[in-house]
Amino acid sequence: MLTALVDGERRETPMKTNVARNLIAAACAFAAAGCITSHQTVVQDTTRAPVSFENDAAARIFYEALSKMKDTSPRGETTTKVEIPIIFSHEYRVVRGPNGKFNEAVTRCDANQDGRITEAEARVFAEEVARNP
Ligand SMILES: [Ca+2]
Repeated sequence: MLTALVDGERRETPMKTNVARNLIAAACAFAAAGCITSHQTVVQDTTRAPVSFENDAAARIFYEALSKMKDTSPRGETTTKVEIPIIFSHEYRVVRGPNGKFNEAVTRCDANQDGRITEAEARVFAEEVARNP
């Protein structure tokens, strides 16, 4: 044991206090440096279905109904997180884009599936969305 009695008090030797001081300094430096953190978000989307409109009114009615339509496509996001407490943290998120909703609307609207939305199809689609968004 490297302790000494000085004036009746027990004191630690300089070597032991230096080790403790170095440990505290290392812990403070580590805490001050913070951890390495990275966040990455990727938007993953399908391609839009090719579609044309009979006229401007058909397009307007379709897009108005689309904006009121509830999104039922799988919109879940995937999050992957790798973490070593205090030292390292990495988060990777995959978010689905809006084209799934658009493609679903085209499928519902284009009754004869010819890739061209007529004004009559758009009106039927708008009424259907109003009843069942
Ligand atoms: Ca059509």
